[in-house]
Amino acid sequence: MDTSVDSSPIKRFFAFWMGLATFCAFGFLSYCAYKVTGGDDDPEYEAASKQRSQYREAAEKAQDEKLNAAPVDLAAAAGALGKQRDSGKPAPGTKAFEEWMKKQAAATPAAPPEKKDPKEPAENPPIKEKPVIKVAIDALPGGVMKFKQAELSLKAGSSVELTFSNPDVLQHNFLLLKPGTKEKVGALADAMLTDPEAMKKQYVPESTDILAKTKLVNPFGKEVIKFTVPDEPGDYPYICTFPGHWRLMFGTLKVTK
Ligand SMILES: [Cu+2]
Repeated sequence: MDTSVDSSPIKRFFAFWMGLATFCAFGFLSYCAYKVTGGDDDPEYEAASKQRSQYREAAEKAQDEKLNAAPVDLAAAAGALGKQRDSGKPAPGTKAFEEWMKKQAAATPAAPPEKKDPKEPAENPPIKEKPVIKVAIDALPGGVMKFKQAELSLKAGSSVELTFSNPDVLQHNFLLLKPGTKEKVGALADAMLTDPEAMKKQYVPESTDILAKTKLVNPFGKEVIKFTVPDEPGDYPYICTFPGHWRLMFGTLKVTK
């Protein structure tokens, strides 16, 4: 787009003065109109303003006098309201209302005493359950065939929820045994190498020495088992019975009184 202005200096000079002359002409015309019509020079204005003030003051005074002359009879007003709405509730601010409030307060039954424990209603106390102790046993990763926890300590007879986690690349299980039976059960586990049903049996040998067990847990899997800790204090071995593992993968549960 061509933005250059092609005009002579005389033309621009002429245009400037024409503009200025138009501006002044409008101003002069406005001034003339103002003078001819008389503008806002109203000689009556002050008088009219004073009159308006007087009217207002008189009205205010009359209103005050009317209010002061007849103080509101609250009881009568309440009676009138009662007739209209018949709510039976006296108007606030009256003596009747205060009495009514007192009556209401007396009639409201006291809040029932809070129960000490909403879980234990006094009528039928539940059988006291032993708290379940949560225990974690982990296999160590990296194919080292070891339990992370080489020793555990639990109170005799306690209820246990044991989570066996296997972050290893090998399969493992967890078997809790009777004291002094680690070698015996370990030998049975090794013998399962020739058992065609071993996989089906989760590599858990048949033995009365096994107190608690998990299935064979796959890599990155876990299993939760529940059992009760024996009543007899002592050292209870736990092993993994995947053939060969138990020689390294074992620990001791110390059952305390
Ligand atoms: Cu194992």
